[in-house]
Amino acid sequence: MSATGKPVTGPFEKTKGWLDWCDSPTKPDFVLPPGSVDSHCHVFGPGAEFPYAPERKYTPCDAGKAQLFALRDYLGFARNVIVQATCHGADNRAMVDACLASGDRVRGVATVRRTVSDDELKQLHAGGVRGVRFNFVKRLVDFTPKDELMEIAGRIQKLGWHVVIYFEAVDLPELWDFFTALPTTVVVDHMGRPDVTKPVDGREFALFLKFMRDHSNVWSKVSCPERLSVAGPPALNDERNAYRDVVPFARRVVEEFPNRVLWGTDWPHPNLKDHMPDDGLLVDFIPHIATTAALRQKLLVDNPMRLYWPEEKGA
Ligand code: 0GY
Repeated sequence: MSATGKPVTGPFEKTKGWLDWCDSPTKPDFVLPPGSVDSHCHVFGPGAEFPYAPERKYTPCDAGKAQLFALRDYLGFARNVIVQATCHGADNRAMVDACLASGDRVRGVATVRRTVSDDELKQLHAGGVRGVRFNFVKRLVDFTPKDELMEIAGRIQKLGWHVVIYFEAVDLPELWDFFTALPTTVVVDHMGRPDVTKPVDGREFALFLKFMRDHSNVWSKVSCPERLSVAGPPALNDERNAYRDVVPFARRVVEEFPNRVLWGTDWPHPNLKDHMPDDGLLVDFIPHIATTAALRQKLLVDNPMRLYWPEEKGA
């Protein structure tokens, strides 16, 4: 049985402690601007149709496109960007299948190896892919040589794609030279995972802000307060003020770099073991970090449209 009491279906067992996503999210109080994009979410399987990668570090419960699209409509988003999750390795079929089924309302970020052919890259592009993800979080992936990643970055640059990077704040100094040599737009997942017990004006987060300040090609997702918060799950009597310890970090990034920020739910929230967030409450977090209508329009509509649907008029 899952954390929410419903049976876990499919041939794959959940990793011990991995929670099922919240199947009865709150209707958010915050009304998203028309055309809002959920710029960071995943699809998992279903495993019987799209098997999980043998090299995966966790086995999720199935969370397919139909459930994602239902959540999109319920929360009030118009579009999604599906980021390839590590449990699918470099097999992008589940993600591309969701893109193709979406009527051009989904873009994808893929994982590829250096063995990917030019034809395969073209097919991914036709399927809706506009970026690749380089993951440096050691609990999620095995090491990939940087020369392989740089070679991939050079190839996908020609398609007009960008690179999404996922890393922990403590690793930024070591990765700095590689990141700053990337030739494309670079999108950082979850603000580089700051340690929110440290001061927002402290040395560690200052390095991240410098990374963005000194490199105008660097963008950030101001997502995943539920992953970064140490305050833990929202108290029942305080749920609409959830994850407050993350607010100063995300607000700082939104206010200093309003034209280079994105936001996403991170549904179905892989690897969360302490609590499973209510996606409606995550949406209600947005006005705390983007405090004006103008900032929210950029964060939720203008920026993702410029990056993922630049061909659309007015984007
Ligand atoms: C996230 C975060 C995580 C996992 C993945 O691809 C993944 O497996 O992204 C994580 O465990 O921190 O962005 O969804």
